[in-house]
Amino acid sequence: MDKGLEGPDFERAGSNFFQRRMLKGRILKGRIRPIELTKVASCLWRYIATNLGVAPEVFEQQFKDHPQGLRFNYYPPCLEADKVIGISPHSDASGFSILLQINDVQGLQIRKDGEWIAVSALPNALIVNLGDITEILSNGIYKSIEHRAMINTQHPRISLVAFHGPDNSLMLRPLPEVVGDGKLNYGSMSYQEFLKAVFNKKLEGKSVIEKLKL
Ligand SMILES: O=C(O)CCC(=O)C(=O)O
Repeated sequence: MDKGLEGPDFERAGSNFFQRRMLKGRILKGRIRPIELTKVASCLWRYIATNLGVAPEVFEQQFKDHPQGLRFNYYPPCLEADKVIGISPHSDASGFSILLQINDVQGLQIRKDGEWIAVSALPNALIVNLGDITEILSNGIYKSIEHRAMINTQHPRISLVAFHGPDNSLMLRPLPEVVGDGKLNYGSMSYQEFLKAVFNKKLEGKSVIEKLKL
């Protein structure tokens, strides 16, 4: 796809077959649920449950009806890109987030062992960023990924993120099935309180989930 998206071309990005399919939704409880993303999410929860040795439906229950928040990010180019940042380092307050670098302009970076690593912009590739909720439920076996977005000197960049959150009434705490007789690594907090704590702070790495660690 053309990397130089501007003005009306920006709108044309939404006519890409893949994005239309990804966003095609159905209305559930008054909200639009993208069908294809829900299928991907369902499949990922089953793999995560299997890896943790818990029943496949455990995560499906915590994330029942698959609530999703969708965000389009538009990053204009900047000649002094090294002096600005697109989105500050943070981890997502979701179970996981599915991200598409829409116009194939690289910008996403993840933090691994203290180093920032660029995630390649492969055409139509979905990137899954594990979120804080999965870290808590899995008692830290899965870690949420700290990430940020950088700006390009030449091209505008567009990304689409679908945040897959739990049921609104969820009490966040490590799943007893995962902890077993082992050490509990995180305290409890309602999902609503957790979201409040996230939105009341500026984006600052994994600062909110760090406070829940025991
Ligand atoms: O644009 C990106 O690649 C990252 C977006 C992001 O982290 C977010 O919207 O929370």
